[in-house]
Amino acid sequence: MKSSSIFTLAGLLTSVAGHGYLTIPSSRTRLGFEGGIDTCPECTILEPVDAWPDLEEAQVGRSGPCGYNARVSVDYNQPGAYWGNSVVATYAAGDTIDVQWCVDHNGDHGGMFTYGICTNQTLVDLFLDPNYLPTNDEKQAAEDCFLAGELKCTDVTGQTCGYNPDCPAGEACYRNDWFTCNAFNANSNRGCEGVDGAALNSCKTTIAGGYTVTKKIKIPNYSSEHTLLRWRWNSYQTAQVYLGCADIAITGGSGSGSSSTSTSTSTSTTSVKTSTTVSSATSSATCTAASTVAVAFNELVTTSYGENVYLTGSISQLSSWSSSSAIALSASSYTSSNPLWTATVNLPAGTTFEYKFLKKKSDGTIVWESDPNRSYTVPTGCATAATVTATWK
Ligand SMILES: [Cu+2]
Repeated sequence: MKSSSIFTLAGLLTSVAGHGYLTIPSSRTRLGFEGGIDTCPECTILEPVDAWPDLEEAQVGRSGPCGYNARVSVDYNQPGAYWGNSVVATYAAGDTIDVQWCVDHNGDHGGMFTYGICTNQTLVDLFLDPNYLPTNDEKQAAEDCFLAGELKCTDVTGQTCGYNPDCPAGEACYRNDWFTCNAFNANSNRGCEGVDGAALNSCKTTIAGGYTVTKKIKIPNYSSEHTLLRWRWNSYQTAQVYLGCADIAITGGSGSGSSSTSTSTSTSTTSVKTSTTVSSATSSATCTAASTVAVAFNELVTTSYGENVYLTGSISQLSSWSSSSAIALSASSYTSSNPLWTATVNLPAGTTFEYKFLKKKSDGTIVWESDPNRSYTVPTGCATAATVTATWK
């Protein structure tokens, strides 16, 4: 009985494995994969969210417009060693170009996808600074800007723009400005794989091999020496959204996006960082001290089906030692070889506290970690995120 329960959990996890990522132009995720940093580029997932039928409802949270890969704890919203520091492609305003993403054989969840360019350069610049990780509010403001700057399927002359066969007329998903995958349950040419109908391994994924998904977009009348093309795929089958971005330049447009002029065409109310852009004369990084830090608690703990992991501690943000209102961890990255449970909590910088992880079984039984309590001090400084890694004791 126990082993069948474990199989049920394994089956559940397998059914949400698979997925996809932007490949042309080379996304930050692809570059992370090619640089050896990311062992599962198609696993850059925002979940669980309401991905369907309202394609724009899901808030992007930590994932931001460029994606966060929880499997490898990589945040693509900040330039890293292998991505984000230079452009991968230069396009001319008004050009029609081919763009492509790659869907895994085991994770073709169907649905719809879109591309976007945000013409608020001030906002985009937050994602181009290797010394700065945008806050969740800034990530959402940028994603709102990308949605406002959607590159519509219908903008490309001669391109066929259909409605998703899984979306009834009248639903929020009934739109042909986004790009659509084929019917999820079709016998042939199904899902996103069916868009190109390409051979298995026509693009690279790490789980079961990939299929290309190619469309055309029209580059808007805009100029920027360095901006981002954002790709977003809303899954039909799962409560997941996939996000990724590529660093590009656009020439010849009339709307200027050069960093020095910082033309702001958006009404976005993001809290833009101030001091990092004030002066480049001093090479020592200046930054705004973070008042709040998003602390990711990563706990390695093997659980059986029906067991969940929680976190509580000595401060109110951690429910003040209450087991009933403890913070739930997510098993979205859990595998048998890497039994990872995670939760991210915003905590005031400099706070020192004690905490513990606990397991709750489906019958309500609670199992606490052994003594002594764990303790932690939230870092002070520029970083707006920190990670605590622990193993059940
Ligand atoms: Cu998936």
